[in-house]
Amino acid sequence: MKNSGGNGHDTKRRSLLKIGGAIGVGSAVGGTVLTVLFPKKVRSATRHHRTPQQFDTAARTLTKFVDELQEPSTISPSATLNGVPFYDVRMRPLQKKLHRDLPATDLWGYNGQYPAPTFEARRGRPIAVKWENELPGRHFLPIDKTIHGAEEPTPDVRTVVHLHGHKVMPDSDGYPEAWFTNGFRRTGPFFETPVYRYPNEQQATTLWYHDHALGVTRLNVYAGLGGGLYLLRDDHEDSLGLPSGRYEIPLVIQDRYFNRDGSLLYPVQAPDRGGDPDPRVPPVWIPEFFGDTVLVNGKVWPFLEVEPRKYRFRILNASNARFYRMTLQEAADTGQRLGRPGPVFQQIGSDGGLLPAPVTLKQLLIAPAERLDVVIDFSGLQGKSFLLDNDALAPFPDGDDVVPTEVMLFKVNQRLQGRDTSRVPATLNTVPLLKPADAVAVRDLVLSELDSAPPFENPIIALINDAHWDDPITETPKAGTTEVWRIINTTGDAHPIHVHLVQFQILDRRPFDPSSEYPNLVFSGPPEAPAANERPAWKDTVISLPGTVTRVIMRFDLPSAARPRPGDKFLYVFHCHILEHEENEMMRPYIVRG
Ligand SMILES: [Cu+2]
Repeated sequence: MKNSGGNGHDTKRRSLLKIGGAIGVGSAVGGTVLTVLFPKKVRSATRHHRTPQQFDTAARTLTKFVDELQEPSTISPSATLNGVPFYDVRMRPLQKKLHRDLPATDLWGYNGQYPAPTFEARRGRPIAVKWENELPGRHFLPIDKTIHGAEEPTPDVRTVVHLHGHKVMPDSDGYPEAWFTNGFRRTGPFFETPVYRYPNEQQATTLWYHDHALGVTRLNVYAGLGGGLYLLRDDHEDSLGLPSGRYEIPLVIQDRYFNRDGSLLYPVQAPDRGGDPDPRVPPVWIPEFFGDTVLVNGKVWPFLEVEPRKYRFRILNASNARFYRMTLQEAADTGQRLGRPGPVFQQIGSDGGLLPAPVTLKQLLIAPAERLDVVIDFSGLQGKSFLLDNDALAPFPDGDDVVPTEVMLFKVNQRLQGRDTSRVPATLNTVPLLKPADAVAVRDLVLSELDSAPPFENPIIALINDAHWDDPITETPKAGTTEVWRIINTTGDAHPIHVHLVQFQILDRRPFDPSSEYPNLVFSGPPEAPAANERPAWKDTVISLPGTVTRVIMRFDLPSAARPRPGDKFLYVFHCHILEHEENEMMRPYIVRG
């Protein structure tokens, strides 16, 4: 079935029954600005720990940079299905040592692996994947049954897989309510098929897959069901001569808390919440997870031994909530900083493909779900070591939660294995700019957070346009048309906003006076151009800064299999990629109309 939002599902879910009323909004938008009629003030800058502080974790007992970076394994097809490679992926429990001095950790992994295995895909060659759940019936992390989608009698352990950034049909997109349990014994109201089809019609880029089950995404990803890379390649990229083979290495970054017995610690809200009488404060859910330990490719604070030459790194931030702002610092083998900067980064690719030209950066900023495709040239640096150093506050950009400042260590101590013939060409790609004049609609998405009354101010919920996940669908762009979405952040923190199906372009960011109220915002400065690595670039996740209107432009092209006709509805979602926010209502369904 090509149409996940079609008639076959209207009886399955409350919100779909409400779609009829919402379509009117979508069809009335031609060229007009859709304002949202409620006042919004920027949240006060009050700071308090979003992750309850932990005082007895394993982090201080772990020596940094004693474990070698490992690369995820590459997954192979097991058969052919209707002429395309068929992969069978089973989610299973596993135990693994993640640091020399840490007992083995209980995890859940795709094919029982952590880090998750990497897919190698080619443009123009579709594949099929059967995602199977072979997990136990009980979750080992704390479920909050007051969170939407996690209420009784929903099964605790349910999964659904989203391939982030892929242009895919709704039935293969991993809709949050298309979940399934072990053996498909129970399935969510939107479950359609156990076999997903990935058309691979878009340009070469770094995609990734992770769990997306409504109400437990943050816990499933934390347990290990996230951070899998899906490297889509094409002939153009191959022709560039970029570093490849063993000189092309994924770096999947996640933060965690560990107990001293090696088990994962995912904190819960303080039981009495400081005496907060507001029953709307969720009892278990925490507003953001920030851990004191950083893992790269599933190892705690690893090191990588490199040759004095160029390397290509596919960097993914697969953390629940943490942003990283990273530099390279010359360091001793212990990681101790020597006070000298390391080599620069040459960013060559973004979420949705190669940049037009390399961008030289001393610092990399990466929000949850973003990808940075970078080259580091270690030529002439034989014998030196470099720390990948993080200074992003949490919550970003100016919170006061725990910040692990070390990520990993590069040691340039390997002998050069032959001349480095790889290149970083001055021209990498063509990225035609989408024009705002072509947009048929401008939509406003107002991000807000609701806190309980002072003096408690415990976070209750995060919202987009004051709407809940189950409210009528209001975003209904027409297939093939271009729209501008203005993301208006009235909260005190940055949010990485992700739109399924599309790769978009960032137009600009404009600060507004935090004392002004939406829809009568008073701008406090001119529009600011995106960073050099953000435009021209294809993006599927954009950092929405506090007190800022971020404009993105996108064209709602469906996969070729869609062949949209009038009346067809194609169901997708957009959301904040801070998993704790996405899970507590900062996520909305949307429909592409035929
Ligand atoms: Cu958010």
